[in-house]
Amino acid sequence: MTDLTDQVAIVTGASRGIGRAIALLLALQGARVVAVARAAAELDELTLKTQGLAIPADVSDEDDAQRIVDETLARFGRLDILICNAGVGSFNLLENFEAAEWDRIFDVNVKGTFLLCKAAVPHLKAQGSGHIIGIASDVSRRTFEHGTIYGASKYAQDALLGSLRKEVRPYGVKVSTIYPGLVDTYFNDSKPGSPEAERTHLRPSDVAQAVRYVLEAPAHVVVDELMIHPLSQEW
Ligand code: NJP
Repeated sequence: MTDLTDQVAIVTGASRGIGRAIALLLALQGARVVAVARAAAELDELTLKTQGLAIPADVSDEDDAQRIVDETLARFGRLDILICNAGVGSFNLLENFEAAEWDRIFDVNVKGTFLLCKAAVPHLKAQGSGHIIGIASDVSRRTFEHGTIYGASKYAQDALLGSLRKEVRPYGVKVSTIYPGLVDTYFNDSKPGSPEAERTHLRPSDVAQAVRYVLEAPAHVVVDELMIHPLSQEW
């Protein structure tokens, strides 16, 4: 098993939802967590709990992405884990979407994943180890009405990670993709915590446990892909 103690982990989208649960669980395993999101106040509250580093930043901005990796290396001297979790989405008929919504969703879900990986990969390759995890979606693997832009972004993110997996494997760097079904978070202005969601949705901590499982695989094992659903959800 891979011990996460003192491993340095960047978690994007850590201010709430799945990213926050991942940050808390990794900190509990002894990892040094670098929490990234745009909302500085929520990150500060989190880092009080994780005793890690907060970096308010926009993952879709190239300078911010580089700064996240640079500040992590400056503070901890190494980087072991990158969790590309930050994501946004909205749902509508294709003809009702403004073109700007395409840019917003692709900028975070696809370009954000690209920019963070681009900044981190040279260090991981030089180090000869590291683990990148992308939080994709089961809609990286299926289409649905009202999901044209979000679904396309998640297919694109999945393809990016799949290609990267092949590029970095020879350097000892792992890339894993996790595909959750419905998760009870603030996604698309949802309000988590309803009694109904207990049955219909995964909890953010369920996805965090999947991340932990993937990261703790022995050094010679890589979990390439992991799909996880609430039992009640057909997909
Ligand atoms: O959503 P939410 P989730 N730069 O809204 C951050 C995928 N997923 O936890 O920047 C940096 O509670 C935002 O912080 P802030 C989904 O596609 C979900 O559900 O301050 N950070 C917040 O911390 C996504 O990839 C479901 O607004 C940015 C976080 O992202 C991942 O799970 C199902 C940012 C979003 O927290 C986490 O989403 C599924 C930026 N530009 C896949 N923009 C589901 N919930 O059902 C946003 O299959 N963030």
